[in-house]
Amino acid sequence: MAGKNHVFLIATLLSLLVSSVVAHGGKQVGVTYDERSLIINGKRELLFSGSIHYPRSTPDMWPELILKAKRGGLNVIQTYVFWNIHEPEQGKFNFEGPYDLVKFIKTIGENGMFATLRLGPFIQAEWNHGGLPYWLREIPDIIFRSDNAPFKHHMEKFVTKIIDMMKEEKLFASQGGPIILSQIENEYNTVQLAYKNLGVSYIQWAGNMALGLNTGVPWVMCKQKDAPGSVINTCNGRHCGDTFTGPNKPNKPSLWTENWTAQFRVFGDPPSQRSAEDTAFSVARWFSKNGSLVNYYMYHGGTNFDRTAASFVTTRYYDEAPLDEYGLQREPKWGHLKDLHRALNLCKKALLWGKPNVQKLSADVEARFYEQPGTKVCAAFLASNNSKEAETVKFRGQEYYLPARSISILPDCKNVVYNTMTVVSQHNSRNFVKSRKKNKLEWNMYSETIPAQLQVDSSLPKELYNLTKDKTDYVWFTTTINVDRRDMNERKRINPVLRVASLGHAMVAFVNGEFIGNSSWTPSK
Ligand SMILES: *[C@@H]1O[C@H](CO)[C@@H](O)[C@H](O)[C@H]1NC(C)=O
Ligand SMILES: *[C@@H]1O[C@H](CO)[C@@H](O)[C@H](O)[C@H]1NC(C)=O
Ligand SMILES: *[C@@H]1O[C@H](CO)[C@@H](O)[C@H](O)[C@H]1NC(C)=O
Ligand SMILES: *[C@@H]1O[C@H](CO)[C@@H](O)[C@H](O)[C@H]1NC(C)=O
Ligand SMILES: CC(=O)N[C@H]1CO[C@H](CO)[C@@H](O)[C@@H]1O
Repeated sequence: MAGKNHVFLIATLLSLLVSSVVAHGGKQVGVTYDERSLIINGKRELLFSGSIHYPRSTPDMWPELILKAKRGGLNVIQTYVFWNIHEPEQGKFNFEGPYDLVKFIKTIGENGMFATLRLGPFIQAEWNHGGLPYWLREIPDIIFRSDNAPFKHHMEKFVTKIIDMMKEEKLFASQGGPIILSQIENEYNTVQLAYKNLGVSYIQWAGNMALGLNTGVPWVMCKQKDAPGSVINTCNGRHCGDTFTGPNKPNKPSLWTENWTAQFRVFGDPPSQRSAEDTAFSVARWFSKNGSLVNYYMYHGGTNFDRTAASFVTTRYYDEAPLDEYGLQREPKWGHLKDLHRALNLCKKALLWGKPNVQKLSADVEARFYEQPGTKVCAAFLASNNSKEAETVKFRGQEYYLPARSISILPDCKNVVYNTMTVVSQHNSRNFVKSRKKNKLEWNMYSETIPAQLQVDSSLPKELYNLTKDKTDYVWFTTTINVDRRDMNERKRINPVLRVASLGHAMVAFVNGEFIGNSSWTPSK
């Protein structure tokens, strides 16, 4: 018996290490997880999350955006942390205005919602330089996102700073705050091979460094099969219900950290469409197959202000999301997903505490249901893969009509409350009309100062980025070619041609002060 107690004690200590749940006035506070879901303040939870990035809107917009997300049935807001806006110059920090991360997280908390903090610090996000500050390039011997001492030093310093800021404001769920999850790195599996062994050891280092920060809430790595220790590997994609290979340990839950509600656009792209029906299908599928958290990327895309967008990415970001660039509801996307969240919440008990089963109903239709043996708790998903036509199938003695490629949700295993193809929410369209207040609006023009001191003489072309230090997109390249006047006049050997191998975004060319032509980059299709 003594031996058994000993084993129990060690197991308890281990789970405390995974993530600490502390008692606050007798109430359990904090976040852990098991194979089924995150466990928040002692309870399993179904989590419906949406990405809203604080620098892509203004602080005035935050309360309304968050409230609309809540009304849409979300209980989590997810954001990246954008290093290069917070530390544009080494050691000089900016957390003001739209960069006020603490205020954003607090606003989420004030609305009774949870938050997920994706620290990266490489974040991609169609953001300039993937969020890494320019000055990092000038650190001697640095190799980004690798087992490289200078990179690890600066990454750890920044990540620790942000975590400390959050702790000071008591923003982690373990302190009674809204943050239930943090992310380190970002989709590293997509580049890992290029780093060979240094990639493998870097990921282990990153995971362990993050765990060592003792936030009291779990860490995730998205698209990272070998997420170390208690770090949860999560899925990003459009159809994680059918593509995710599962958590890398049996005690980790299935979490979907990026589900694209549309696609970001580069200049020249047509509007990107992903239907409400298709999104609903993949989310219902995910929850029918052990999923317990989904995150819409983006729920509100917003605007890429100033020079924050990555190359060629438009200022309008995920305008086709459930909340458009201005925060207006896009229907039926917003409403159809709201209805889906309500249907899934009706299944909560069965989903989180029931036993999963699967039953084939026809060649293309299967039932996935969750039951608590010995009780009436039962919820079913009837899923049709038949993309051509509707089918009528029999489940537990009753007939069900299923539109082509759709999922019906039955929170009591009897009555259909939702079908992914059956949209009952209203449609809307956005129009632009002239404002009657227009005369009262004050317009300001901003002209970018073209740096004058960038004079560099070189016999070879220079890398533009290195010259401008990412402060402007404009550079004049000047060169002198001596052409013998007599040769030109006699049209003999020389017929000068100006050839430029790359246009970057755009180029304007002058010879002897005279405009001779211009051209710009066009997206390759
Ligand atoms: C869901 O989890 C159960 C164990 O709890 C497992 O047996 C089953 O294979 C899982 N289903 C899927 C689709 O991953
Ligand atoms: C539909 O077909 C795909 C590809 O064969 C498969 O991965 C998926 O599990 C099927 N889904 C359903 C609902 O049967
Ligand atoms: C960038 O500039 C630095 C000096 O500031 C120089 O050492 C380095 O070689 C340059 N890199 C490129 C790619 O031009
Ligand atoms: C090129 O120059 C013409 C004439 O000045 C102008 O109308 C046009 O907008 C310019 N195009 C680009 C891509 O700069
Ligand atoms: C693999 C992949 O395409 N990942 C993308 C997922 O979507 C986000 C946001 O659009 C991008 O940042 C990733 O590159």
